[in-house]
Amino acid sequence: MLGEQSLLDYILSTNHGCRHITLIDPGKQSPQIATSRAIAAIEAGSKMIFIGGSTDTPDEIVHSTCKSIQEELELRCFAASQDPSADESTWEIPVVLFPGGAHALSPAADGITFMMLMNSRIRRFLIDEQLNGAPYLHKFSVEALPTGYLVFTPGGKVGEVGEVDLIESDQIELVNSYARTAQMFGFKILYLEAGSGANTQVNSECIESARLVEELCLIVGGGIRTGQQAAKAAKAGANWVVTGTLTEDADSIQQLKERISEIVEAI
Ligand code: 1GP
Repeated sequence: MLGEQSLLDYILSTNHGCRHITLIDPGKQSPQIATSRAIAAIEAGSKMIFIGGSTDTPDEIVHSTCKSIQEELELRCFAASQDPSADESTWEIPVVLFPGGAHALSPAADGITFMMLMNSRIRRFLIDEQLNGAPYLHKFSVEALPTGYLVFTPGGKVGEVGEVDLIESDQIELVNSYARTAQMFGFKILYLEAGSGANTQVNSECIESARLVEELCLIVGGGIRTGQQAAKAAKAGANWVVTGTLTEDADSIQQLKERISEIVEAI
């Protein structure tokens, strides 16, 4: 949930330096566990929650997860509003769908990364999924965030499913052309993805090359597990760093908080 500010303004705002997004895959835990993880992530300094991941998660699960997190955020916000020593804005954190296609949507989300998988070889991820999803999003007033999505080596599952021409770490000029194209299409956000659980993150030169297109907000994710890796992405020009796996494989809420705090402090 967000306060008065529009979601896009919140995301594009550059007053805060680089911020952190926690990605939660609703197919990998119950809505209750997803909610406790989201709350712990926010306590550790995450400034946005992405809901997405697995391609086969039923809509009901995605919806219950978004709803459960939103309800808890509302409660926390209300409690903070009653406590003079607390700050309500701590809990004004957007819950955003990060979908693999025109499924797994929920009207309980604040918005959605409405993406073109720019380096896919197939029509389905360039325009067809979007054609199916747009009427639904319009009907339920879920804010669409115009996003170009680029997948780099190794690419992982999204690289395979998306039938992507993976971008290699030395294709610096190509990244710049994609970024310029994204900006000319009117996209506000460019997401640079190495694939969930990747053993290498998107390299700094590629991020820097996209950063030359100053108008774009850069989200960088895939394979980031340490403060040092996150700092590298931030230094190269990322506005947001996303992590998913490090939340999923944390042994406890305490460990999850420590891992996210390390990243938030580093960026
Ligand atoms: C995947 O970029 C995200 O879309 C997060 O990747 O799971 O490797 O953190 P990780």
